[in-house]
Amino acid sequence: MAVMDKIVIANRGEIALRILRACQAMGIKTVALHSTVDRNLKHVAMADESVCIGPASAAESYLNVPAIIAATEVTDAVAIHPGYGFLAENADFAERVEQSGFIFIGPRPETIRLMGDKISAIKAMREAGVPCVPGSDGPLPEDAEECIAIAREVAYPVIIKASAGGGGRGMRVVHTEAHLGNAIKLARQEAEVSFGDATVYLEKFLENPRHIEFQVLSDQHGNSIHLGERDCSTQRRHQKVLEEAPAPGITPEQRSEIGNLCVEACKRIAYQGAGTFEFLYDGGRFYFIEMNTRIQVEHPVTERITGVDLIREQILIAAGKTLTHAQEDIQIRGHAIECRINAEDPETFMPSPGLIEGFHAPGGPGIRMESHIYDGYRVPPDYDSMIGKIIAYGETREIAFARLRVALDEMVLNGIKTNVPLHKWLVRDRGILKGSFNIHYLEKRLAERRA
Ligand code: MV4
Repeated sequence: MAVMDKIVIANRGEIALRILRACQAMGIKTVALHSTVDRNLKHVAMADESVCIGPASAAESYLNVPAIIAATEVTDAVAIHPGYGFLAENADFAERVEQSGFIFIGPRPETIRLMGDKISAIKAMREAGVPCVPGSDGPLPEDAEECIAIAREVAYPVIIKASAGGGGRGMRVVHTEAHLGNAIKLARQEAEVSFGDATVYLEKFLENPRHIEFQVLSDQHGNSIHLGERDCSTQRRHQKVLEEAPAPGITPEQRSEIGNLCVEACKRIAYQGAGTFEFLYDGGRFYFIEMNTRIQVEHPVTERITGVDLIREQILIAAGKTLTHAQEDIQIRGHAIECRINAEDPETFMPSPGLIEGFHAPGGPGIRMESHIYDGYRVPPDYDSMIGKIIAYGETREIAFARLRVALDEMVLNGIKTNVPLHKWLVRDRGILKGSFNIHYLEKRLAERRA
C-alpha cells in the first residue's frame, strides 16, 4: 500500500515533473493541474489524470484557489503538492486546503505565516538561538528620533526591509544619517503598495556577503535533521544562476554548528516538512535573514551530496511518517553544482519563449538533467523562463566543474535563445572556479564584460 492514494500536482514545468516522478516511484496516483497553454507539458501526458484549471494567466490558473480545490475534490485526491512559486508559500491557501479536508504537502499554515512575516521569523530564530543580523529586532517605530537612535546603535551602513517582503523586494540601503528619514518613508510607501503592509525593519547592511542556505527536514513527531548547506551567491537581480553544495570553504565544524542550530529551531517551532534557512555569510560568520517554507529549485544539489530524495521525504512527512534518516545517517560526500537553464537572451536576459526544434540532453557519470522540455515543445511566454537544470556531481569540486563543462558543451537546445552561453562562460571563470565570490560577483563580471 502506498503512503497516499493520489496527489494533485498544483504546479508546472520541471518541478511538476519532478513531483510526478517521485509519486510514481512511491506508487502514488497523480493528477496534473494545468492551464490551457500547458496541455502539452510532459508531466500532463504522464499523469494518471489531468484537469485544466484555467487560462494561461497564472492568476486564473496556477493561483486560482477555488479551481485547484474543486479539481482536487472531483479527482478524489488526498493531498496537494504546491511545488515552488505560485501558492507554495501562501498560508491562506494551505489553510483552505486543510479546511477542505486535504493534506497540504508543506508546513502548517501558521508556520508559513510566521516565516512569511520576516520580523516574526527573525524573532522566532533569535529566540531559538540562531544568529541573526544586528538590527532593530522588530518593526521600526513611527518616531524619527527613535529610528535615528536605532540606526546609530547598529551603525551605518544599514538596510531597511519590508516585513512582508523577502527575496529582495522592498529593500533600501542607507549610508548616512542624513538619508535615513527619507529612506524609511520611501521603504514604507513601497511596502504598502507592494504588500499592503507598511511595516519595515532595519538591519546592519553587510556589504559583500555570500548567500548560504541550510536545508532541513522535520517530521510531525518532533524529529528534525539538516542536510548541510548550499552556496547560492551567484545570482543576478535576485535570480540565482548557479548553486552548489557544499559551500566552498565551509568546514565540517561550521556545518554542524549552524546545521544543529537550525535543527533546534525546527524542533522549537514544531516545523513540518522541507525548509531552508537563508543566511548571509560574512567575515566567517553566519547571519540568518529569512526562512523558505517550500522545496527550492536548487534542492537537487543537496540530494546529490546526501543521497536523500527530498520530494519523497516531503510526501512521507505529510503522510505522517517519521523521517527516513537520522542525523547520524547524513553524510556529505563529494560536490554538486547546478546551473539553471533559462529561455532568455544570454546578453540582455530578455525572455525568449518559442519552439524547441532540437534537444539532446547531456548525460554520463555525475550528470543529472531536470527538465520537462522535449523536441517540438513550445515554451509559452506566460510563465517564468526557467526550462530546466543541469546538476553535475563529482568526488571533488574540480571534477564536478569538469563534468559540467562537458555537459554544457554536449547539450543541444535549438530554436530558442537560452542562457547556456552564459553558463559556458561562467564555468570557465577564474573567480567561480576558485570559489572566491559573493552575492555581487556575477553582476560585477557582467559589467566588466560589457566594458
Ligand atoms: C541583506 C543584504 C545585506 N545586508 N541584508 C536580498 C534578498 C533578501 N533575501 C535579502 N537580501 C539581502 N539582504 C543585510 N542585512 C544583502 C542582500 C542581497 C542579497 C542577498 C542574497 C542574495 C543576493 C543578494 C543580492 C543583493 C542584496
